[in-house]
Amino acid sequence: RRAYPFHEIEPRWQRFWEDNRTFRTPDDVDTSKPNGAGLHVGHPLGYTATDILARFKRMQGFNVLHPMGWDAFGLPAEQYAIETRTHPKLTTLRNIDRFRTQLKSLGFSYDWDREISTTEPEYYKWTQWIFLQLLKRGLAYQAEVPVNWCPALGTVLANEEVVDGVSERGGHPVIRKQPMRQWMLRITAYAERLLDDLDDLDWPESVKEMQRNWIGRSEGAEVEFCVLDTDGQASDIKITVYTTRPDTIFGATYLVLAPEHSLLSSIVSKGQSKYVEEYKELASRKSDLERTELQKEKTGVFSGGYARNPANGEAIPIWIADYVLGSYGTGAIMAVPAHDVRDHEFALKYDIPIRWVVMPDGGSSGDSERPYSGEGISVNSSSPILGLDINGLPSKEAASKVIEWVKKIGNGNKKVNYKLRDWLFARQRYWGEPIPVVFLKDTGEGVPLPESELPLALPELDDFTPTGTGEPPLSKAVSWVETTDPLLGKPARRETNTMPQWAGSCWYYLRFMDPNNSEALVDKMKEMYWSPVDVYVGGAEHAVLHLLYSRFWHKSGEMESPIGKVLYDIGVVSTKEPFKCVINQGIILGEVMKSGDSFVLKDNPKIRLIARAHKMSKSRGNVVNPDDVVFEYGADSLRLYEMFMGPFRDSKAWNTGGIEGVHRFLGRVWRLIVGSPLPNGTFRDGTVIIDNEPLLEQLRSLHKCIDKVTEEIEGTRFNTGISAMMEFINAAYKEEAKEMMNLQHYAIEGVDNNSIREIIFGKHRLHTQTEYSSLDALGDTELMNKKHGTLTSSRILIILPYQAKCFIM
Ligand code: ANZ
Repeated sequence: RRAYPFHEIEPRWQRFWEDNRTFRTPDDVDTSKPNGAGLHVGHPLGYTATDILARFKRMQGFNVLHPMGWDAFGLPAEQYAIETRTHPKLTTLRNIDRFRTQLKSLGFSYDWDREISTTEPEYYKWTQWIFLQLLKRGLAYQAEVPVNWCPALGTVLANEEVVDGVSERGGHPVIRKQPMRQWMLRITAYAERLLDDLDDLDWPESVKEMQRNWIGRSEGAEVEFCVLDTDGQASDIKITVYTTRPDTIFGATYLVLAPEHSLLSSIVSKGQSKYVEEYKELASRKSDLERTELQKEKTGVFSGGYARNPANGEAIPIWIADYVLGSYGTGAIMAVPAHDVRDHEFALKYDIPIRWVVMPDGGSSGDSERPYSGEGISVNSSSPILGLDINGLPSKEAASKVIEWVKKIGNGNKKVNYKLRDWLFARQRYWGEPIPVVFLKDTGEGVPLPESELPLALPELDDFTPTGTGEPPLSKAVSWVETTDPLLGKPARRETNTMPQWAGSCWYYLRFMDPNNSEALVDKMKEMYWSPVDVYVGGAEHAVLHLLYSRFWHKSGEMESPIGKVLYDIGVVSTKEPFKCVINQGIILGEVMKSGDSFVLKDNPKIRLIARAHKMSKSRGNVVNPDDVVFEYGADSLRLYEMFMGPFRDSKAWNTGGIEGVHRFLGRVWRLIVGSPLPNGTFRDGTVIIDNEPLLEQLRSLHKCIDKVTEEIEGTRFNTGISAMMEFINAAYKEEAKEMMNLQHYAIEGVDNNSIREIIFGKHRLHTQTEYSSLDALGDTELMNKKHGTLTSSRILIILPYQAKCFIM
């Protein structure tokens, strides 16, 4: 039995592909073909999947765009450079070279002529250009805002980058720091669109749900409460609260203002102002998370002031407490302790009255120990003099009636709020795109660079480490920082903050369509042809980061509003959404083995596991290096194994033993097709018989297999597609075994060796036809031929229904 010579086959074909630029997607594609495309930088699991789709669509006659590029600005690359004490430019180039070699050895069918790197000036010129468009349209702005400061990383972070109080990268603690001047992007202007358009996307439901929750739409009302002066008379000061439960207004026994509320100074009484100041100082050091955590004990301070509840005319105290956030709603709430958990805890602590105004349907009177926050029937909610009575109404109806009433008396209105905050877009780090703005020395005014001065290159800096003070490292590049205003030539300083790591990946899918264009970000015709990305394969971890940010940049073009259109308006994008279909691959988990009562990582038994399955990661030392697998079993074995491990979207544990199985299978395939039908692969005269005609029965199972595999690839069920191929190979071998007996029979008859081949071929066909061509079988074959194409000798020519495009990332 001949061994399957993958060491010879794979490099030979990889060289062939490279020499012949087999996977090049020509720029002048026949645009009468519809397309199919998707791009992403992940590991071999996702890469193999997009590669299968790309090859499959190419074989079906689509123009396929299947590119690869490097998104290497930002924290991960810079942290790596700091750890290895090497300049990030060097480490980035080195890593890219290594990745490229690895990817090539895996035989992926990328069009390498379209390779891009977000860290190259030719690329980030356009990232900076988009920033200037955002700036021009008021979608980028500067603000003094309290920030998420990560001392270990020496930079501020966006809300999306802080997960449970630690940095998304590296898991370092993040604290709240007092207002710093920052660049912000107005993603909130798109909250509604980002939410609504999710409905039409063919994305994993879990990712859509994460985006929905992050955007956090809530429907309620804004209601004004009039502040009372010291005589108990209505003053001119009004506090507007945001509530999602207007039906509970009769139960509002106090108001709470956030410590940063702008009206504080005009409400706080002389006697209380000292305590209020102290409290504000304490609260300013806490993060939003610390402030709103349900388990944390509620704290607050009385303002000394009172307001009038508009529903019943009662004077209620105004408190200041940090469980109300200044950045959400109006920064003020009407507190209803009987029906809100936080308000309840607070009221008990500070001895504020608790009034029940909602009864659970069919329930009895409330107990003061526990709040009831569900819906029910309104009680104790009538004030005939003021003309409002909602007693007996179910919560929803009661809420609508209250909203109608406050509207009528000019005291409030329906209101939709979003949790989404503007995107903090500046980092106090070196390794990122410079922000193309200078500040005049005399006035401090910011002036955007003219587009003709782009790219603004990142200056060389030997000491690129974060300063830790909030002063960006770029300020050390003195000769770069000190400059003149491009318009008037006045002395100016460059912006020294850089863009966050997500900037470059917000739009890379556009650049893949036209990577070498020096006149425009992407040619309009090319964009119209290739957009949107048809299939995008990636992990779920960027659900509210990359996948939300790039939707925003893409859409920032579409809005019909004074703050304008960006990418769309200037003719850059023609579609509503960048990625039509997103597929999350499952995570590959490290190989584990049992040790005593628990499980340990096979490659690092010192590490005990709580769960049976563990994500592969460098820090856990359970990473299997693809190079080793390729060396030992070949790239096809690795690819096949990853696709065969289980459903593509599920997480699954690595098992090196499993590769043996698929490797043996590939050997069988090779021997069936390339190897000889006779032992040793030769006849007595040494002639090797290759590529003989398939038997009719083999063709029947082949067509069944093609049918099944087509269906499975389209459904991204690669594992079951592979099973179908295994079944086919088994069936084909069975027929082959029968045939072998016939061949041997001829050999025994003593036919001349030289004519054997001919006779075999001839007999072969004859034989199978006499043996198997019942009318039924023939009819079947013809049907199959019609469905899949025409047979020409032993090859199959697939006739396509139409020609189309496909962009796969
Ligand atoms: C009265 C009330 C009664 C409330 C009740 C809830 C239950 P969403 O939008 O779903 O998060 N709230 C409003 N602004 C706030 C802020 N800046 N910081 C903290 N809490 C705030 O919920 C909005 C509800 O959260 C609002 O409705 C308000 O409390 C509180 F039985 O008003 B509610």
